Amino acid sequence: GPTALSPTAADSGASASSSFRTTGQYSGSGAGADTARVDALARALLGAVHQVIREHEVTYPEFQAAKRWLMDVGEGGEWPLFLDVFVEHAVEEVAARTQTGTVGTILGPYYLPDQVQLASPASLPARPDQAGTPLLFRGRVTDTDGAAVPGAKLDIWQADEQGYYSGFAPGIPAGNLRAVVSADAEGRFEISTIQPAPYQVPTDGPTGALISAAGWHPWRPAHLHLLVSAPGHRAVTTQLYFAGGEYLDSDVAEATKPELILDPEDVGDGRREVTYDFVLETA
Ligand code: MBD
Ligand code: FE
Repeated sequence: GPTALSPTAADSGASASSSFRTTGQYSGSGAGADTARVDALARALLGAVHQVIREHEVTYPEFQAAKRWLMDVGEGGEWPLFLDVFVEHAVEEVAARTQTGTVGTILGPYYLPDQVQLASPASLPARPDQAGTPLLFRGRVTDTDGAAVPGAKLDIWQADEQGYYSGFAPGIPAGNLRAVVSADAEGRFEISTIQPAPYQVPTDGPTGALISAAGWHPWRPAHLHLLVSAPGHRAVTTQLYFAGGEYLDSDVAEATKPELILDPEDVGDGRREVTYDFVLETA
């Protein structure tokens, strides 16, 4: 069976499916689309599929293989994983057209709400024997005029030093490397954590099967996830990456942006420190 060293698709991709149903990203009321919008989007999407079939002269065996694969993604609970890896970046790109402040990127499938609330300076919950390079991450949350934002919170989640997320990979304590950190009255925060490892899409499920059948690689560069919010301001969903890290230029999820790359400084004892400031626009 699965071990902490080899989370399976069923353990992580499929857990993302049950998480999505229960954690409020989907309200159940739909997007409020009217008939004309549904008609336009469904027609365009199906038209794009038909166009691919004509242009590439898709055969019956290929059509039936695609049908089988789509069934496997659903039955394996991997739609949230697949869609967040391969589609979410385009949705985020459209949303970003009307946003100012700190640049956002995709949420991904591994957010969990209601994590432990800590006041800055804070240490993310970690195992007593937590491995990994210690990282001190600090900065300030301001508005677009540079004024401190009172009541700022940083909801932070990340993979561990092996690239696995608590709540999705087996053998990791609940809430590990996840917290909601309150900034101080000047919007300053200081968070002690570890450097995450790159993330690998599970290779044993249908998403991994497509990646390997197409000869792609299944990796995301190492990253910290953040959801930075404050009363009266638009919350920013983003990720921070690491200069010089593997896969920075070939993220399978196409979610890196140059504004989001940290370059931590070595401060001795194998510890690293970095500063990153967030800017929130008025809601
Ligand atoms: C991740 O950790 C992630 O951040 C995204 C976007 C998709 C899959 C796994
Ligand atoms: Fe991630």
